Amino acid sequence: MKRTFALMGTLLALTLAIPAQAQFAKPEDAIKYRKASYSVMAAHFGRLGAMANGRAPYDAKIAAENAELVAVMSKLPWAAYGEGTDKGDTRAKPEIWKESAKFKEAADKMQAEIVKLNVAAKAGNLDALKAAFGPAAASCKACHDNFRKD
Ligand code: ASC
Repeated sequence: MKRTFALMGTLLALTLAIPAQAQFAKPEDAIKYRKASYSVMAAHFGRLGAMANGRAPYDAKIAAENAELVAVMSKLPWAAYGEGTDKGDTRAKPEIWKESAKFKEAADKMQAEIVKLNVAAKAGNLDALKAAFGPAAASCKACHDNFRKD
């Protein structure tokens, strides 16, 4: 049991350390990585949206699991906007690098809303999930509007 907890601690520490340590051999690998992280995030965010909007039956356990995954994924893309990743198979706008403080602010805002969404999902009631979902979706959209080509 003790060893299980120790292992869980190690895995958690690794999960938290991954974004900062993500290394990419080529810019296109970084682009693929950040797109993949957004795709996985969107898949799980979409499941929460379906529940929040009444398109899927509310299930507290499924909501909590999906919100946890969204929270983990929300930490990942940021390490993948390095040098040379402004060109290639990407819809990223030049403003990401030209207005990097503004981009970071939007990224931080999204992660903060996702933390709230995760707390709400773990509270186990649909009203809390509904209340947190809208602002979280708006924080995704704000970044798309300013920093992503259509
Ligand atoms: C989603 C999804 C996004 C956001 C955004 C909210 O479900 O994939 O990127 O919500 O569309 O406006």
